[in-house]
Amino acid sequence: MEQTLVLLKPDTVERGLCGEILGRFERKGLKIVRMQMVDLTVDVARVHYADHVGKPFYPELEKYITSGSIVAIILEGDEAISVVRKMIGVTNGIEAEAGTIRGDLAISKRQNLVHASDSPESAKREIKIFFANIPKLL
Ligand code: FUP
Repeated sequence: MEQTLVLLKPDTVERGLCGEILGRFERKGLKIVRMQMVDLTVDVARVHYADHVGKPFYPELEKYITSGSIVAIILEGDEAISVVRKMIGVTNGIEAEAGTIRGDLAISKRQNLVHASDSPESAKREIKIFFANIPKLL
């Protein structure tokens, strides 16, 4: 069994798509282990997106991810990390394949509804940010 961190980003909450997206994960057979709604601070956004801080698109990404509430979720299942990455599709909703969450529901590179860990190392690091260190970081 593997665990992965998923974030339902502000556009998911704003557009009322939490149920649609969570439903897809549940129907796939992934188990919701933990879940909470949070308002990211700029500091936590910088920790979560540490690899992207300094890139040209980062300021807009930070503005977006801190623009409204998000839902942080730990999903568990066999090979959950790669299964969830396949289900969300490539970063840009315009290019994402039909049948994926971004391919079906997003038409933007930035406002692409979901984040999901891309490796076991990222999953471990990101789960800690949202479900262990939250009182310290928020
Ligand atoms: P992903 O793993 O598909 O969520 O995408 P990345 O980790 O490469 O990027 C993280 C987030 O930065 C994306 F979800 C959207 C945003 N981004 C941009 O806004 N512009 C870019 O050119 C690349 C990424």
